Amino acid sequence: MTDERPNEAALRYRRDGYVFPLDAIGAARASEAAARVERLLEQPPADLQHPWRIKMHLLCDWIFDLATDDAVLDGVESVIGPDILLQAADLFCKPPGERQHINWHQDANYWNLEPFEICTAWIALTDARPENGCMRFMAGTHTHDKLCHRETLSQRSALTRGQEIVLDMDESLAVPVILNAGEMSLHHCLLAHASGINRTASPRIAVAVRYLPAHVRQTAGPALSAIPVRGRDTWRHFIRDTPPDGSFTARSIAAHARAMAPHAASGYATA
Ligand SMILES: O=C(O)CCC(=O)C(=O)O
Repeated sequence: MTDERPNEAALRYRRDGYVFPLDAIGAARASEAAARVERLLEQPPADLQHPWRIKMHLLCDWIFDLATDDAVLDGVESVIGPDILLQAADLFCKPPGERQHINWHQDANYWNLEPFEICTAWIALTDARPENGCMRFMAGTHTHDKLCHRETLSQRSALTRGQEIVLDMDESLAVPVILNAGEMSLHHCLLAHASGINRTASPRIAVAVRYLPAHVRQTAGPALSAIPVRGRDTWRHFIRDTPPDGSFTARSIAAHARAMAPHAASGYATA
């Protein structure tokens, strides 16, 4: 970016901890990717050592391409600056009839970072609405530190360990993150967010992509890894992941396993 003045998206992100809707990959690419995801869900890859929905950008080139799309990175750059590392692209699916929800949590709960500046681009592959369990944001909560979470380990939660913030959230203040397929929201890792059950007859599908400004460092925990995707990484604070050479190839499966193995003991809650 040549213009140093914060733009509208950056101002809203700084004030509220999120910004949406932003144009991302377009409706046609979203629907093509959603169809691929549905085929994978019908016939999940066999014999993988680690969950394929986490850090899926290392397994599938078409997910990597979405996460490095210029429009997506332009949006991310507008809020975290020009030097960007791709840390993870995680798949969040809510099939019809499955009663899973996502408890109120901060993404920062998973990682020990200094400063806490990881940003998630939640790319909608299908429309996201209150009735199919879209996310809900609690504006301004990113100005708090890390809040205390408990691990419910509930099967009704789609989070790795059913983590939830111990404070009661005033649901009447929650902002529904309504997106059309192909659009995205951006949220700060300290923002409290949740999502409900899919009560429709169609799946709700999204890819949540985590980006780090390259100056951030990890202060504790099993080593995180990432791939520089824009600007410079002169800091080299993170181990480098290997971009995929196809979809579920032997090489991409090995690269995924290398990145995921250190996080297996924590149930991938820090992946
Ligand atoms: O997809 C959802 O409903 C929640 C996703 C989420 O919690 C996240 O991207 O951090």
